[in-house]
Amino acid sequence: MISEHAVKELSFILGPEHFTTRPEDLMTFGTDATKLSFMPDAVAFPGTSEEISRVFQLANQERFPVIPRGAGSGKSGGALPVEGGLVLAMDRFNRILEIDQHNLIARVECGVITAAFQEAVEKVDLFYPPDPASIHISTLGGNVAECAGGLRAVKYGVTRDYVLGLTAVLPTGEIIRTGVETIKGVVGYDLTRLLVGSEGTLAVVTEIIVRLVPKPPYRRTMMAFFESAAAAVETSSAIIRSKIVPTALEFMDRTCIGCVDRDVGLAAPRGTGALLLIEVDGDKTLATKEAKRVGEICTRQGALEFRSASRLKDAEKLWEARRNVSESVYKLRPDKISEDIVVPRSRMAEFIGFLEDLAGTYDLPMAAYGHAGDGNIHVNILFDEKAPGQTDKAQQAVKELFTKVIEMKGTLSGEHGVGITKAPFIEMEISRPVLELMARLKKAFDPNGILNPGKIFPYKI
Ligand code: 2HG
Ligand code: ZN
Repeated sequence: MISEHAVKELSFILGPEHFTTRPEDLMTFGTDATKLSFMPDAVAFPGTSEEISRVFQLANQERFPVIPRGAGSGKSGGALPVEGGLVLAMDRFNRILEIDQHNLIARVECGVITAAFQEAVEKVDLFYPPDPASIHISTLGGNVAECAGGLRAVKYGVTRDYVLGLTAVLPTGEIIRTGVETIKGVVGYDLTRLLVGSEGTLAVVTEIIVRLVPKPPYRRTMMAFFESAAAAVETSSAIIRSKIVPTALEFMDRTCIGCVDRDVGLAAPRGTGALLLIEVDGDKTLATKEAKRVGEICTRQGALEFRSASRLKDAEKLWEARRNVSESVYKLRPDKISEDIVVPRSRMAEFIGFLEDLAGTYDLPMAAYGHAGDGNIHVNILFDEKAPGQTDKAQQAVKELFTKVIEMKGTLSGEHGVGITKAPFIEMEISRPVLELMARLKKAFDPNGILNPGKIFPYKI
């Protein structure tokens, strides 16, 4: 609870127009893409790092939680005010401050929408590769908090591979700068890398310096249809083995194809059980050669049909359909659990076989799709919370899924983070001493535990 005194102080620090406690305003700031919901006590729309610093000073005195929030597109509940408190909505930090074409870097505020930033840099023939499926909604600050990955990670890496430096407000109130504005820099501990992916639990990032690359002059999308999910992911492993590095190598199973088909009309050949959506980019001659190789591999692996270039005029529409799979599968059941496990890329077929058995055992639809090129598969377990026993079944299936992933030397989360949804499972992957070290780090940043409490750790710290 935030005291009456603190409410008055907050209104003074932020200005009454940038602060609210009205229940009807609070509702939307208590939920995110998990569709879970917790009511905050207040929402602030700070405009400067200095204001956030003053908010933290007050929060430490009064001991109320402060929860930073980008667009609320997170999939693990990182922005949810699970213990109430003050949500810091970072919407006003929405400026692209500089695109430096001499040094191929950009300075940008945390509230800028990822797609808007991508478009801005592409206008000057530069490229910001991280490409989470939520680009049209998510913010760069949110991407930094979760170390977002996305569709192009297979070739270009993830958010942390592009962040050179940060401006952040510590929960103890100091405004700090980490990292460098240069391509290299090794002075001191790499706090930038620690903050990227820290799920808004160590500091509130306000400004980001990213590295850019030249915009690839040419790209080609391809699509291959397969009889079975196993055949599709075996092909994905074969492409990786062939040492071609596609820009994107995405997989959709039969369930996803059914959902997407109604929106975009894939005209899949009869008997299709799965597909791969593939893109290569770069120099035209080289990319054309790679596309040809990809086609040969797909055919050799028994693709029912392979489509490329001219037969794929609607490539952008296809990519949009892919970005929307997460929403499309809600057609099947009103509720779902979204996972983002990763397994070694060479063992994808084994994993898919396991998943098919799992869906059979629990008799629930399980949509599998995602970043096959990274071994990062989104398992969406669909259920109806109102149907007796289904929630328990779905949760039991998650446990079995995670056990298998760890057994396969995989990881529980490739890009969505731990947040609250995976916190109960974190010890399946992270050993006690390592988790305790993480807890000590959290304490060093946030001795009073006011910043985004209840996340990542399975116990109170
Ligand atoms: C995607 O790749 C996103 O579409 C969301 O990471 C996945 O909701 C999901 O499971
Ligand atoms: Zn994804």
